[in-house]
Amino acid sequence: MPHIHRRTLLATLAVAALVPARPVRAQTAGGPFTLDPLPYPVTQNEPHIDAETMTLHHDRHHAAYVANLNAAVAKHGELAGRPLPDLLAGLASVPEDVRAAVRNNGGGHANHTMFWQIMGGKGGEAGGELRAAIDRDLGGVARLQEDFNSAGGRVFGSGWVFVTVSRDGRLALTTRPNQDTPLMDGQRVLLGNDVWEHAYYLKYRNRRPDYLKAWWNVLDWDAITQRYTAAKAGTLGV
Ligand code: MN3
Repeated sequence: MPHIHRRTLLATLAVAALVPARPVRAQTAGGPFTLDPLPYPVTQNEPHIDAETMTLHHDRHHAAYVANLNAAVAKHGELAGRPLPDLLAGLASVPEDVRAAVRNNGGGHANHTMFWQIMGGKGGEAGGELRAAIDRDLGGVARLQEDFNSAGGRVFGSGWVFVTVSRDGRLALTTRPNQDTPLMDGQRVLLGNDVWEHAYYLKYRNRRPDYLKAWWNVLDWDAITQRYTAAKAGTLGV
């Protein structure tokens, strides 16, 4: 085999190794918290979110939050049995020596679990009751996208943009720094976008506004509608 062909083959194998065809369960150093596999192939959100970013983001970044959260709660047995929303809403009662670790890594686990769930779709718009709520509370889908993207652009450094949902189905736009989440204020999240550089830098480099705009193309509005229904039923977790 000519040298150049072998190099090409090796490069292809290297990419294949980095981007598995099927989701993998990453190492998260035992329980009680676990990293679910992605609910779709890592290529699902191409071309808007590239497979390499999906792989690194899920298998490395999210896995690290889960492993670090497990390490933090392992120091205090009473924390291990608490559901993640309760843990995040009650940070003041978490022992001080692990409070920052639970905040950062528990927030990271909750945020990313939501994030994978609401993507993998083909964009478009919500229908029915959720569409009516978007019209009523957020000025319609076009206005929501404009305001959401502007808010995401204004997050200084790393953070998230969210739409929260109340028990009576009211929606609101908000942002949080780092891995903070509205769950820490006892609220529930309908959807959210990750504006940490690790979410977009490989493909979009420093162009966060382009990433924010493209992200709407991969939303799964069926999954988001299920979250809306669950929120109103009081059964929505992270
Ligand atoms: Mn992230």
